[in-house]
Amino acid sequence: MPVSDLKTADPAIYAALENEAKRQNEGLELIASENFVSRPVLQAMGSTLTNKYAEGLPGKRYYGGCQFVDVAEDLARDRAKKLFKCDWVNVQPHSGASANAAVYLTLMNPGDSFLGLNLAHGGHLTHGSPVNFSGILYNPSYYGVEQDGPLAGRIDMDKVRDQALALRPKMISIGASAYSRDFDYAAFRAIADEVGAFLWMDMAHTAGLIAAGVLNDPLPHCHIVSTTTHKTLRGPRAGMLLIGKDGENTMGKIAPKSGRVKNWSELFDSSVFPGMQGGPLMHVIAAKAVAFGEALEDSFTTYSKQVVLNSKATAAAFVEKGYDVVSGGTDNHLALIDLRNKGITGKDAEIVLGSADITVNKNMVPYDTESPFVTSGIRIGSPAMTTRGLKEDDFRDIVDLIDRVLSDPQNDSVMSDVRGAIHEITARFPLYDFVIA
Ligand code: DSN
Repeated sequence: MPVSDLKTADPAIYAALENEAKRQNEGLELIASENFVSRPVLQAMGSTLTNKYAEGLPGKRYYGGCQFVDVAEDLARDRAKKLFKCDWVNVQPHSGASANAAVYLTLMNPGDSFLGLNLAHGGHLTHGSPVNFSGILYNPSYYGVEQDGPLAGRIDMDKVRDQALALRPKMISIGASAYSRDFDYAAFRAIADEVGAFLWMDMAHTAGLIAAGVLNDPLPHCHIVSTTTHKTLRGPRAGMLLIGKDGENTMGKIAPKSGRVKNWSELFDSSVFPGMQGGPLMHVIAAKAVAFGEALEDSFTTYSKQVVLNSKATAAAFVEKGYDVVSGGTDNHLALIDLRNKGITGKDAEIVLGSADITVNKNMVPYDTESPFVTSGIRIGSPAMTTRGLKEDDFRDIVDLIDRVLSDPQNDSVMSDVRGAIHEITARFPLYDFVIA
């Protein structure tokens, strides 16, 4: 066996891990799609389950020796079903993009048309971007958010209906990576039924808030729901597919594209494996089980409520300081700030805030005139710092600090003051006291 301790065996990698742990501990993490997992989740991910091949499903594998990884996958599935009050899940997708690919593989033929939220209005690459498989193999059209008027920054469902009636798509997708408002799933379902389309929700960003009952629940309305498990759900980096109670029967009204298996859940199972993936990552599936167990605790509901309170406080504080918050506020874990009235691009804001140890990402805003590499906005998320224990007042202080940097981006002494203030905040809310779990 090689040397058994990472620090000794591979000092270069250990140093990278040590530096990243320090960055996470000392900095302010405001990327809306990131979170901090618990030590038990990290321990499951760093376990010997990584060694095991387990193609197939629990009890029906293509390899021997799966009796213990079966326990982990059964626990992950049972806990996910309890958490999302549903009858079927597949916990094997390696990522949200893999889960989404399995949705397309199950429901669509190459060239079929579908309607999804425009990436430039907060959608996601896998919802039909021309540079992604979803836009290369299939035929997307996009709905967006309003530019002005009472629904500025929000989706106008009458327009979605008009587009769906004109297009008659095979599928309508919901879900976003930079949309701060909740979705009206019943209205989407009524449109999907009217045009005979499948309805798919990608709840990657909001899964934790949905599990906690803080946002509307897509499962009773959508034919299929996909998610990642590492954002508001606070699990390992991975994906999952879910069908709501009775969803199987509702889907039965539209014939599957292939008669190779009996029902919809089996079709989705076989799209994940062997359709999209080979062996599932059993160490990650064990970590999903741990995270879903944590999310079933009352403390996760308290956490999720606080995520939204913190996000609302952040958006309101930006508005108070004269920033243009897209749609005027937020219902969820993120706020999208349009910086055009502040004379700084998203790219420059990301860089200058990064120098003060505040991590955000540049983001397109609706009707942006800058390229995706520059952008006019930044996206601010509350999940990670809420995990550390920050409350509304702390987030208001953070907005003050962000404003100080963005108002005087060339001023090194402001930068250094703000960096010091950030380190004081993070020292008050300790995170990891280890490098390797
Ligand atoms: N890349 C993720 C995000 O930051 O929103 C979505 O997949």
